[in-house]
Amino acid sequence: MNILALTGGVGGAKLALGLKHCLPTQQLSIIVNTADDFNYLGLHISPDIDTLMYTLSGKSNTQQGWGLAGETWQVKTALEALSAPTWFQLGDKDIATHLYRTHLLTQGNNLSEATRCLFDEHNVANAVWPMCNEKVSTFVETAEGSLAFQDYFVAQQCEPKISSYHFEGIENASLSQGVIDAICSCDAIIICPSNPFVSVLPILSVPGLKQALVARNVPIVVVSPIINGQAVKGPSAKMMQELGLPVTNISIADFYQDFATHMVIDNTDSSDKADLTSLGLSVLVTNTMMRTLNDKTSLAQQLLDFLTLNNGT
Ligand code: FO1
Repeated sequence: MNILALTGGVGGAKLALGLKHCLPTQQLSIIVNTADDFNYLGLHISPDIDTLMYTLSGKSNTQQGWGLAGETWQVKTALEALSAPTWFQLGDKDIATHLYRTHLLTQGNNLSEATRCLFDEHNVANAVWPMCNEKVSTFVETAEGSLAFQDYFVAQQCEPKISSYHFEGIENASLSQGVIDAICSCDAIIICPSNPFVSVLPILSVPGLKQALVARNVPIVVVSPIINGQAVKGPSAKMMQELGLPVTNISIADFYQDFATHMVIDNTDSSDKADLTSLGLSVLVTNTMMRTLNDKTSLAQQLLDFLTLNNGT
């Protein structure tokens, strides 16, 4: 069964690692959010691509969720001595990734080509596609004005209250050949437990992408990022509250309602199953908290079994 996973950074990458362990390499393709990408000190940073790359290659800082394990910070210290910006922390080894990506892009490669090159160097052979090759940038509208995503997320620690968000440049984004091929060859689509608003929605907003997924007429499984009325990590729950949505699996199902066919929720939220089923979803209730590698592979395997049973494949 060919699986196509859509993911943002930390939470989604954990499930992607589980799927990588459960599937032959050719059977897992991944489309990644790149609307968090930005230019910092002249470097092209792709946070979600890098979080996925470090996670799939077993090199991530699992405590932090982003960046590399065993980092050193000499460049950051030197930047501080120059009174240069250091609010976005780049470790010494991580800087090599951004330097090389920026170099590859400057040499005329597109983001898909630069990403392939970096994943190859990290020995991750799965097909991984940026959601598009064009520049798209998430902005959040807050009480303090419109903020670029990393300014909101990292510099301001998600503190400003948000009222909406938008993806600048999305109208000029297009489906890359890699994305088209991944969609055309998939037998099921998994929406990883990433932030629906600022990690998954940018992917679905690439013109033509959502329509291409729906046209496949294959199961579309949402793994809820909500556990027991809270987001596991990141600002999903806070964003939902500020956008006037209850922090529940029902809100997540509503968000994907014209699209999803299956949903996976945590044991702690088992009482939501009846309501979700009445919305027409096939529901799997299991442990969705992914602390250990065993949690990740176990969730991934249950998901694949759930799809097989529900799809007759
Ligand atoms: N997240 C932080 O909270 N603080 C940081 O200083 C930070 C640096 C960073 C550097 C490289 C990278 O690839 C990711 C980094 N992240 C950092 C994570 C990242 O900004 C967010 O997790 C995502 O954008 C949200 O998906």
